[in-house]
Amino acid sequence: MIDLRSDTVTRPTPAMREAMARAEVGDDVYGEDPTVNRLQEIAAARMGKEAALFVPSGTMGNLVAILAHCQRGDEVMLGDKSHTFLYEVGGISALGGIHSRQIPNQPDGSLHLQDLEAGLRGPDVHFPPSRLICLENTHNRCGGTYQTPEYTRQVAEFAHAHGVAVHLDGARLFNAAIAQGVDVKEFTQHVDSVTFCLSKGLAAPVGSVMCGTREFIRKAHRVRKMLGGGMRQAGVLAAAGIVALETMVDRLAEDHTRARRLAEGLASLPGVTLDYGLPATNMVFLSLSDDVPLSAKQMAERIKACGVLVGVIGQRQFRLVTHYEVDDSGVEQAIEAFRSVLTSLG
Ligand code: TLP
Repeated sequence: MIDLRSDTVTRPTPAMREAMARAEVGDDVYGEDPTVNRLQEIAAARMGKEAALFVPSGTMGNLVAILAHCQRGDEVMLGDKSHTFLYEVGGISALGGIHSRQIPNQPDGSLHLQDLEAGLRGPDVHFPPSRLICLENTHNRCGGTYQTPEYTRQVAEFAHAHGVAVHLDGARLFNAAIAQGVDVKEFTQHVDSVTFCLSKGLAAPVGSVMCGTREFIRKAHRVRKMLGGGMRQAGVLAAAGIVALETMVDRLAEDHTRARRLAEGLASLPGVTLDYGLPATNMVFLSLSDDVPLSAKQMAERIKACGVLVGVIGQRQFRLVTHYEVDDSGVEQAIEAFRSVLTSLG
């Protein structure tokens, strides 16, 4: 099967399995897992932050960060298409009592500065205090698009001038950096905290890392424990994460090239249109035109029969994500699968 549903489906590489088998471990709740500690040091250095915390998922990384920044009743400004708003089960409200203010995401996933300014709460007693702005880069629901370091700087400058912190959901920050030919620090130097995922394009089996100041990470550590995220011999997972960070970043460019080829191939077929044009990174979003007599779900079933799995994200919309386990022939197979199903409809 060519699985294009997400880059989360990547399985650990042979080098990761080897590192996992050999990992030196200890009880991480006592801070005694040397492999977790090493991953955290490497991650913090890579992100240009003082400290880092290994967490089981991107969802927990964002939740821990937001809970560490905010008190109950505080307000966070985030995009109306952000992963945290759409797909994290409302955890910040349900578990943190944090009020969310949704700001319209622009096509590139950014939040307009004037919208942030309008969203900022004043000192009036009626208002919840504005405490945090969350950015997402690359932006999943905006087509895998990216924002620039300069944009990140502008948001942070605005936020800090108003005593508001900035958290970056950088689940795929390395994709954003590779696509723009810059170092991840170009983004992270501006923000107060960042979460990035090891288990997406970097192909590790489990885990994300949250980075920030030493004091912030100390706070976050307690929050992670409160949420039940204190892991024990997690070094077996961290070992794969170290391999991911050390060997899987530069190859993300290949995923971007293949996503482009995939998009070009699909765009040449009758009955489908690219929702966001050619992909900026590793995601292709496309919709069925009105004359196709199938729903996206029915179409996906037929494409599956051709050995290709795609993500259905709406009545007539798909998301296809390239990753380590999809090579050039996988891309061609996916284009062929769409072609054969669409042409069979007459
Ligand atoms: N995204 C998943 C699904 O939840 C949609 C995917 O397949 O893309 N931030 C961003 C921007 C994400 O895309 C995701 C996962 C997360 C956070 C959460 O990461 P996990 O799945 O590790 O909790």
